[in-house]
Amino acid sequence: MREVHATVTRVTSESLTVVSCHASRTVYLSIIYGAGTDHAYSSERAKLASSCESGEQVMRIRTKLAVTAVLLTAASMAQGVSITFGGCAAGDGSGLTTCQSGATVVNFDSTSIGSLPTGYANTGAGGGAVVNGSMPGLYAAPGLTDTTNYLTVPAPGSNPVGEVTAQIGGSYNYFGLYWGSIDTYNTLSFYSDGNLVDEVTGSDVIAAGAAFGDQTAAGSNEYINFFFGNQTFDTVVFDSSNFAFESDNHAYANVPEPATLGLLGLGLAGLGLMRRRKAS
Ligand SMILES: [Ca+2]
Ligand SMILES: [Ca+2]
Repeated sequence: MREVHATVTRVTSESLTVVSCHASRTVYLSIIYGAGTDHAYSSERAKLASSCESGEQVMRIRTKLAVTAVLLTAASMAQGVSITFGGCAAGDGSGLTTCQSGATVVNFDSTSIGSLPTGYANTGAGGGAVVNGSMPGLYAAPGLTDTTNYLTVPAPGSNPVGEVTAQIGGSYNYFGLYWGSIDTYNTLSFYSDGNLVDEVTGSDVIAAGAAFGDQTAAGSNEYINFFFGNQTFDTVVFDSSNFAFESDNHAYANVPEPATLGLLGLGLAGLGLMRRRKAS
């Protein structure tokens, strides 16, 4: 049986989405640039996965404009965050955790219910809290299958707006989390020395391929990886303007750029080559 991996990388600052997958030694790449409906992203992802399975060679560029836009954004991409989906099975009953070896993982399991772990603080309105299980209308365990403690923002029984700030010490270029029932109104912000590095909303993640707000669908309860390349952050802020932003197995690390970024570079090099040939 052929092994197929599909990855969606989104460079948020320029709305560039790269859908890629590889089967055996063949790499498939599809680039979507600019505004796209959730349906467009998911249908592109599905088409690519099916192409991988059938062994068809794929290099799709959505529009002519996309080629120019991709070339123009090549320089700024190094500064953007790239988002990939996928984690590794956690052995503790939580579900998914990071695949990055050597990462510092905060699993909330030794934190008392209603409290926050070391390095995490309530910084706005209803704050947040470590919980276990589910409470209708307030919080739902990621995938409804995470049996361990996890973080929810806002804290139950409080103002339905909350914020938690995490500073676990050190600077990192990778963050991962098992994000449960991803909602459009959840926001992750990354800071370095008090300056905003990047902000990613639930809408961004949904646009990059996740499903919306479902408490059990795999597509809506995913391990999500944020890669910042040469940029680092020292603070992560979790905001939610309603119930709730649930997450577990926060992972912090310094890692090399993921393979998908190298793949993106290859695609860009290919486009540049095509362009030069046409011009000559
Ligand atoms: Ca946990
Ligand atoms: Ca949620």
